[in-house]
Amino acid sequence: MTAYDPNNIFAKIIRGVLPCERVYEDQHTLAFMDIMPQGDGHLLVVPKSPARNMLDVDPAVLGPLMTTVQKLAKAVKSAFDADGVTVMQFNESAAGQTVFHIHVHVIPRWEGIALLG
Ligand code: DGP
Repeated sequence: MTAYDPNNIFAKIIRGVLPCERVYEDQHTLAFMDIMPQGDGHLLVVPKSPARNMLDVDPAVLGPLMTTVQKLAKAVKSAFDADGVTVMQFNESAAGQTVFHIHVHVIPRWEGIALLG
């Protein structure tokens, strides 16, 4: 497992070094809009503590992380009047991970409308 890089983009967003369109924050987690959205309302949820991905994260971090994911999945479904919500998460480049701070995608979905790209 490659070591966690404290200068990855999401670590910088968490530290406030890089800007983001923040939609939610609590003691353990932060959520912000994805800069390359695959659909309207596509947001990302991250834990504030460092972890590369699901393969190395402390299990104790997952409770607060998924609690925020659930809260925001419900919120975007309602706010965007969506029919459903995709929740997805990638681990290592072979699986599609491009930013190496664990994050969960939350994307509102509508019947008959595919995700972009
Ligand atoms: P992935 O690692 O494949 O799960 O996707 C990373 C996502 O992060 C991708 O959808 C684009 C998004 N992203 C990359 N750089 C930035 C950034 O600087 N700001 C924000 N808000 N999102 C970013």
